[in-house]
Amino acid sequence: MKKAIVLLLVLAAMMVPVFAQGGSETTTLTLSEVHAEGYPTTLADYEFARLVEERTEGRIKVEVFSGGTLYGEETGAIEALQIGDIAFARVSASPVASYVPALNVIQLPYLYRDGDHMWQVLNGPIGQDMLAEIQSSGSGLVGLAYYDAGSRNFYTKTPVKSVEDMQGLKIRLQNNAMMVEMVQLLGGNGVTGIGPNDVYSAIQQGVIDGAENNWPTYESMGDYQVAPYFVLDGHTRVPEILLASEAVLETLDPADVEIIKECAKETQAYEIEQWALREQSSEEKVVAEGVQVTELTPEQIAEFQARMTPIYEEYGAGYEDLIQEIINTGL
Ligand code: BDP
Repeated sequence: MKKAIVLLLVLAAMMVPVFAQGGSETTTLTLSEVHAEGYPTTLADYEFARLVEERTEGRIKVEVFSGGTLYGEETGAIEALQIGDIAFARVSASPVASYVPALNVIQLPYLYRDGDHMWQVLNGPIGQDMLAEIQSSGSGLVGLAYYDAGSRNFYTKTPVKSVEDMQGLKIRLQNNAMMVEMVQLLGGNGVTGIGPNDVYSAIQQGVIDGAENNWPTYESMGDYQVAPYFVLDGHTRVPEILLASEAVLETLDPADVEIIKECAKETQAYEIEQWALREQSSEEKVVAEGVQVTELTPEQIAEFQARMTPIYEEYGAGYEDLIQEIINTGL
């Protein structure tokens, strides 16, 4: 008994310097997320936070602010990362391309055959080089991991059954000039500057005629109640990205930065799993509530796709070989 106590005291004495050296203080880092609690990306944010706290033995805590409470527009979160105001943001790759233009190449309209194709590209050398490019471009941002966001489709107050039906429609888009051009080429008008949590009221008030997104966002934001026509044109697959602030990472112990990077990568599989579940349940829910889904024939989709040539010429300039490599991936 006595021996055990002595042993404990010795062990305790040995641990003191460890705590002193490592710093017993906890650094709390902020993560911004536009989606609500329970959404696949938000679940992944919490999983990231859990892993970071566990692996850094409590030296670093990540506090998740969901529902766009910090930044309703992802552009705001990205700029806050650049100046080191927040440490992390889970955002879509679409607005990031306004700061790292090369990222447009992995989200060109009608680029991927399906989700598997996109994942082969993103988790292969092309996608990983792009993720590294976020930092090496000097943006002040660090790309930690890609998450799934399925495919994006138009949804409107009036049915869209062909490219002609897009004529004159005001469509809310993410903050990305390439996407604005995409809608223009389809005959509509792209509207930016509306955060995803404000799309519902913008449709309701008639500021816009519709928007575009995946099943889970369409369902979770309630947009299906005011724009009940969903056309499966699948114009883009835009991955989500977990971003870090380079300025904030520089203030941390490099070993902890490595842990953070590792934890982010590990959450990818978890998010993809959660994504698949939610994609299906969201689709089922909105269809049960009366959403009219229009499926297009391959010929009709080809009409949408044919209009994209100027985008490939403009945004693909200098990346012709890379785009070909993406198209050939998995064939
Ligand atoms: C959702 C993305 C979210 C974007 C939103 C949007 O998950 O990051 O902010 O689209 O359209 O699919 O703004």
